[in-house]
Amino acid sequence: MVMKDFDTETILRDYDRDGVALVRKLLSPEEVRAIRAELDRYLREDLAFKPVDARTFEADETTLRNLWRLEVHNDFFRDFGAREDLHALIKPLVKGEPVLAGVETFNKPARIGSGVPPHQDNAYFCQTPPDMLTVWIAIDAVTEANGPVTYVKGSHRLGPLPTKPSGVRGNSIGLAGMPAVGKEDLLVALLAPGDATIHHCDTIHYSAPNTTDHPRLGFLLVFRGSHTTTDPGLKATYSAAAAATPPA
Ligand SMILES: O=C(O)CCC(=O)C(=O)O
Repeated sequence: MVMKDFDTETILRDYDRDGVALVRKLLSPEEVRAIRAELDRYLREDLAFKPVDARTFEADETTLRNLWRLEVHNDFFRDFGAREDLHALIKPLVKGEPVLAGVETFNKPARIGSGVPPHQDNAYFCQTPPDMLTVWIAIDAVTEANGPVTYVKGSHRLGPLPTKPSGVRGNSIGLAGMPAVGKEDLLVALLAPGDATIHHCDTIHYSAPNTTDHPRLGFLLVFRGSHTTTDPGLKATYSAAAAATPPA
C-alpha cells in the first residue's frame, strides 16, 4: 500500500466553505483495479452468503444497486478503511479521531441505475454533533450523462432540514423540500477513476438515473469523529423511513 500526502490545507478549506471537497487522484490506477477486483470477487463468491441487508437491488431485483457494510463483511475493505493516510486526511475534517462507520458502493449500472433523491446523509447517520463525512471514490469515469453526484455548496451550514420517506430502496429518506438554489451553487462531480469527493453529512446531494451504456460505480467510505453520538430523535425518524423501504 502506498501512503500518500494529500493537500490537506486546500481540502480543509474547500470542505469548510462548501461542505464538499474535490480530491483528484486520491487513488492510483492500481488501487482502483484492486478495489474493482475485490468487489467482483465478493459479488461472485461471498454475497450470496451474506444477510439481505448487505445489498440493495435495482427494480429488476437482479442488478446490484448498492453493497452495504463491507467493513463488516470483508477484510480487504475493512483494512482499506484503516489506512493511515486516509485517517490523517480525515482527522481535521471530522474534528477528532476518525472511526470507520461504513464501506459501501453506489453501482449506478448502465441503463438500469436508478436516481438518488436529494438528501442529507445525517438523516441516515443520525449523529450529533454532525462531524461525519463520506469519501466518494470513482471506480468508473463519472460523466454529465451517467448520473454524477451533484452537491449543493454551502448547504452543510443549513443544519438538519425537514425530511420525508422517499420510497426509494437504498435511499429511504429524502428532503421534504429542496431549498432554492442557482446553478452556481452546485458542484457536479465529474470524476476520472481514482478521483474522489469528500462531503459533510449535512451537505445536500443527489444523482440522476443512468441512461447511458456506461456504468458509474462509486466506492464510499464513511467516517465519523469518535466523539459523536446517536441522536434518538433523528434515529426514530430514520428507522420509520427505512422500515418502509428496507434495508437503508
Ligand atoms: O452515488 C450516488 O449516486 C449517491 C451517493 C450518496 O448518496 C452519498 O454519497 O451519500
